[in-house]
Amino acid sequence: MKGMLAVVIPAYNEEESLDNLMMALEQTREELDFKVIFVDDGSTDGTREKIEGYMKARPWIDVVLHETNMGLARSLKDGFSHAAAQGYELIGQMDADLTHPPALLKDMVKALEEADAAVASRYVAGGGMRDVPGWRVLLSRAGNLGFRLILGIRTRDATSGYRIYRRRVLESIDLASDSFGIQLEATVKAERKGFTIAEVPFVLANRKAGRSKFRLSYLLGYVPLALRLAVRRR
Ligand SMILES: Nc1nc2c(ncn2[C@@H]2O[C@H](COP(=O)(O)OP(=O)(O)OP(=O)(O)O)[C@@H](O)[C@H]2O)c(=O)[nH]1
Ligand SMILES: [Mg+2]
Repeated sequence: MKGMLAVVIPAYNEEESLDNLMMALEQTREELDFKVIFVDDGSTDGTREKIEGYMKARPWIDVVLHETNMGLARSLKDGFSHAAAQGYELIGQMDADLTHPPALLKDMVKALEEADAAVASRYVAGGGMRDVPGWRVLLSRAGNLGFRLILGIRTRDATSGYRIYRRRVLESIDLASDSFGIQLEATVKAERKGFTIAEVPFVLANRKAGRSKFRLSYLLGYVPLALRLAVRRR
């Protein structure tokens, strides 16, 4: 699988997490070859400078720069297009706050031997959450259960932001979301096209550095999205 995987890492004001993330990425790269495509989304801290510094000695790092903040969904889509244009067969995404352990990429790539996408999942045996505030655990659990029932999907962790797709999956689904709902939208659309999604157990830890970009108001965006997807289910 050498040279096939590119991982998109959206980063908005994540300077405090990046050094530790780089160490973890380098450690995993000793066993698995992959490219990293950061998307610096108009960060106002030192994120961009840090990434440009890492790139000097590391040809396996690339960056897509947004002059202003365009949001998570747009950043992911731009990162995916960048990876696809470079011919990567496996295109992944990982958060920049080191809540998604890079070592798990090895298990996810393995799972792709028999699936079209691999999702790091909190809701299969061996998965879970550690130190995550109770209200977020509850919202995530309830949301995922509800989406599964209403939308008729099999994937138990449809909102996980740590995943890898075969390129053809991304090329055959159109993503309209402009916020965190993009994970759910991609999951539902991929399943409806008949693609198989493997879930790899994963324990999500709370972020240790930097500030959360998650806003309660983002949850409102899930309502019209779930309704649109539910109507199209028929
Ligand atoms: N490019 C880009 N990335 C973003 C934006 N908002 C969030 N992100 C990134 O998306 C990832 C997820 O954001 P987080 O703030 O960690 O959201 P979360 O994981 O739901 O919540 P916490 O981990 O508790 O903060 C991180 O890597 C962020 O840097 C954005 O507007 N643009
Ligand atoms: Mg996070």
